Amino acid sequence: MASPDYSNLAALREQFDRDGYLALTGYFSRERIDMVLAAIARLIEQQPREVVVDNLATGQRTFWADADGRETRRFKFNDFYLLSPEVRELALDKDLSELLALLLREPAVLCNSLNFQKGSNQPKHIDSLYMTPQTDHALIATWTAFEDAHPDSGPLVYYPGSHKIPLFRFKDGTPHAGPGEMPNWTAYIEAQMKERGIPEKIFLAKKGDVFIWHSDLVHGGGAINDQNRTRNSLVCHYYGEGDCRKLNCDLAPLHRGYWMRRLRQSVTLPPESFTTGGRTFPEKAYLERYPDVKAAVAAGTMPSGWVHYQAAGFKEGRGV
Ligand SMILES: O=C(O)CCC(=O)C(=O)O
Ligand SMILES: [Fe+2]
Repeated sequence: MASPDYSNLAALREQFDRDGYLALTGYFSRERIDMVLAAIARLIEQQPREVVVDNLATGQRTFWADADGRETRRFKFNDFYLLSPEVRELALDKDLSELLALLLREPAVLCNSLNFQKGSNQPKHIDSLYMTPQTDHALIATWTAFEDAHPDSGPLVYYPGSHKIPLFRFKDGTPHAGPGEMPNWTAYIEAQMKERGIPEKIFLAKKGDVFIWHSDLVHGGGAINDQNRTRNSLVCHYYGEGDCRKLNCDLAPLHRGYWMRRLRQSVTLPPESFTTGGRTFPEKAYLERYPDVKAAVAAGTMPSGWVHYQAAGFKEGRGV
């Protein structure tokens, strides 16, 4: 794939509007990627209790420190951006944040990051189904290759022009997927893509390539033919500044964009792990996470977040 002409921004935007993606080959140097990889390796080793992972085989969410089967490397690492300035610098790189603002038509707010060491195996989807922006289409994603992709490692697959398919409305009238409703979306999108003759494409990335996709571009993780192959990559999602301001999010500026300061993903741990497990209950973060509990504690009807967690929180499926 030829490298786009980064100096012709108008042409890049036109291409993105038409196709729903931009493939930026050789965007980051291999050395720059190595620096970020080293920072991530340090984090994983030094702060494993801050790093929240999803096991791709079981769907279970845990701290990296507690994860079973680490040697399989089939994990999604959540939100390194909250912990690592190096990840933020990459995700909101000076030129990249400029380009994202141009494509989104407003500054981009980095609001989540996912690091995959192996293929995601994710079925076809559009990101707005799960990370639904307040304003339709005000979401954009980047996918950065941390190593060269092999065809058997489950490379990224995408469907050019699929972002123009009108958004499916779920039972509640929104484009946010409700529980059990995905089969309806899949049937809709398959029919639409067939009617439009949209082909499937594979992005066989080289280390340092960046693939940018539109909020509503259909994509997924390709078939993994060789389970031993890694496919180290970083996915970042960005909302538009306008929506984030409306929601009063805590935004930290970086180059032409922002990153959202927020609590890390929560993990559901049995209360015993704080009594016999040698952990400290994160009282302050728990109250911050659950304003109803905070209000009850302030009103004196609940002694503490910790008491709430033992009596009700854990059973209600709340995490820490
Ligand atoms: O990297 C992949 O295989 C797809 C990831 C993805 O679709 C996402 O995180 O939104
Ligand atoms: Fe996605």
